[in-house]
Amino acid sequence: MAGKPLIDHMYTADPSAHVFENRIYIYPSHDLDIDSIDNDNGDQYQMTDYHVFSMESAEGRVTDHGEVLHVKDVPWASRQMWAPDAAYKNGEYYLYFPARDKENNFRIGVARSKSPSGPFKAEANYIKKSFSIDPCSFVDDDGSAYVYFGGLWGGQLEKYTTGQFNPDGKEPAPDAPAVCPRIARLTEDMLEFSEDPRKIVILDEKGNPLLAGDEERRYFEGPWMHKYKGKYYFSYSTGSTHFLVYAVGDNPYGPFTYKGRILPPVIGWTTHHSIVEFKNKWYLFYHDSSLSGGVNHKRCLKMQELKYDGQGHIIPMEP
Ligand code: FUB
Repeated sequence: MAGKPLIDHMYTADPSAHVFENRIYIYPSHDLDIDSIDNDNGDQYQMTDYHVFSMESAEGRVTDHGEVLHVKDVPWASRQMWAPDAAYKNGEYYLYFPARDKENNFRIGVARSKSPSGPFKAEANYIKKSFSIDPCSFVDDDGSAYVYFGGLWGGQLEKYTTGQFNPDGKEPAPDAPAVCPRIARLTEDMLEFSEDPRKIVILDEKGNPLLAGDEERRYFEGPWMHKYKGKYYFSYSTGSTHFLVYAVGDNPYGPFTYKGRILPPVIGWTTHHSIVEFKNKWYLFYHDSSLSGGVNHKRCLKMQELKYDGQGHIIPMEP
């Protein structure tokens, strides 16, 4: 499995993997096979729909469940259906996804299904007070559910440092604290935030917030949350330096203390992942651009086993 694209009949990226009904379900972005010029605003990522995939075993065949949601069926969205995630609660499945609204700002929407393989029906409006990209939904053992989100540059996160949208918002100076990803607890029905989004602070080994200039460790995009032996592992992409890294905390809100790297840069600019336990083994799902020979917006999914050492550190991996 390691090294081979999981799916090669279409381009896919940003895999969010979960175990539902005894199978691994993967909720990725669907990269379009189009020509496009790269820029830092991410205009090359013009995705319009989502497919869901599943696997009965970690080495098994990948089933494509087909298109489960299209931007034309999302009343509030205009374009760019980026990295989604899914959650299960109260007998229903929820797909959380970012897209640009009619004013061209990224928002996060939710769509529902009775089945993990969809199709999903979108709510009429985006989640109130949502902004930016890359939702990661997390349902804790006590049933409380959260969405982590945020991404710099094309994802607009640095434009919300004051809490309001500022079209001229920039990343802070290198010696100032880095831009924080956000978390919001979800309402019992999973359809809205039950609180204003809160900032997530990532600390260095001395207990100081990571600085904006610390590009090899500071948050950029692609958050993921998993729990291992009672600790909360918040992992993410460092974007401009292309690492997958993680930080550990004692509760879903953090703060989280930076611990180390999971994966070095892959082929292609972006790196985005998820981590899931299946049949007593842990797996890293990620993407690279190998299937297209390195085209940034034509990516493919990969997976490989992830291991911890005796202290709970993730053992760094090679793609
Ligand atoms: O797929 C579009 C964007 O690229 C995602 O939202 C980011 O995480 C990056 O993978």
